[in-house]
Amino acid sequence: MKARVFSGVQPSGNLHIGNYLGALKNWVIIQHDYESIYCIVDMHAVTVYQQPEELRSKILETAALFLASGIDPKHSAVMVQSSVPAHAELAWLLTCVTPMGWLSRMTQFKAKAEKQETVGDGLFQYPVLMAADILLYQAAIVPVGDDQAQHLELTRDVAQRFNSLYGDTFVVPETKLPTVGARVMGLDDPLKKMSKSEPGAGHAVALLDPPGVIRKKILRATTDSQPAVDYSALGPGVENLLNIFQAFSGWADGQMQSHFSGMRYGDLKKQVAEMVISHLEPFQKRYHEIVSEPGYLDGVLRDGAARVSPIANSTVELVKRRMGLYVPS
Ligand code: ATP
Ligand code: LTN
Repeated sequence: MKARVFSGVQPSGNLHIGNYLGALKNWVIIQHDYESIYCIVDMHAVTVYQQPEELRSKILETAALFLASGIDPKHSAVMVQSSVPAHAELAWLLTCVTPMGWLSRMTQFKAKAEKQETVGDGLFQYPVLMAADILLYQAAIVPVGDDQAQHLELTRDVAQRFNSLYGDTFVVPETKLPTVGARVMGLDDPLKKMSKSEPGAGHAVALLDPPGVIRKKILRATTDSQPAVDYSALGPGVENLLNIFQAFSGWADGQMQSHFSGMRYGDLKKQVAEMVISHLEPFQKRYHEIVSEPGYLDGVLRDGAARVSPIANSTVELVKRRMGLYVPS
């Protein structure tokens, strides 16, 4: 039997090239080496307020973006978190073995809580729900971007704590980060991670941005006061543009250096923009084909949930037995 891979994206805004390079692209590459489950984590999205109509449409949009990236729904299960109730059930059981001190160290919680007027308890428990997503399927591998590494460490700690309290129950998962593109930075501020929830118009290239918009955003990206690329003293803005180019093109380090050394920033930006556009154009064409087929996405999501539910339910039953909860015979 193949080992399992699990990962998820929140349907909380417009997916951007950071989500693609940090997560989706790698999901596609490894999907056939594993039994793969890719999830739209809508219960994570509501840890901060989401406008209901918008959330509903973003869930389907996110599913279509998964498929447009090349996820094959015949092989990989594509599903929505809230349609498999076992995610919430296991999350509760895991909150009972997760020390609050571990959660209060989470840097994403601190950063997101700062931006809220009132902080829902769900935002604090967010990493426990994430641990439940992964442990529910006994996933061995979790491909994510760099910003999720701390949550994955917590997931491993929760699994190990549960295993030591109640006996071997969970597979302890490995984090899989991409070699290039694990942390794409904002175009307007290269010291900040590119993020769906940043408001600035020039911050992120969305996967569905038209070519003209992509060109404009990249040509306006923040660089530094140098005129041209100097590999011995790369500023963060230029380094980010080079990373984006390398992650899309797949070029080796040597090829990157000999091509871009000494290139003026204006020319670098033009080349990065054309590289991004050449990848996103066919991607967007597939996206529009997928969303124009009535009922297709609902079918994929229904099938995904039906395929994973037996695995999820049997893990919850095992966990209940291990903890001594009542399981009818
Ligand atoms: P939000 O701002 O709503 O928290 P986000 O843009 O951080 O959203 P997530 O849904 O949290 O996106 O992340 C989905 C996946 O994309 C995760 O695997 C995450 O690590 C990855 N990812 C997110 N932002 C980046 C980035 N800037 N560079 C590389 N990977 C990223
Ligand atoms: N918290 C993740 C999304 C997420 C996830 C998961 C990723 C929820 N559950 C399980 C991997 C595995 C994020 O990217 N913000």
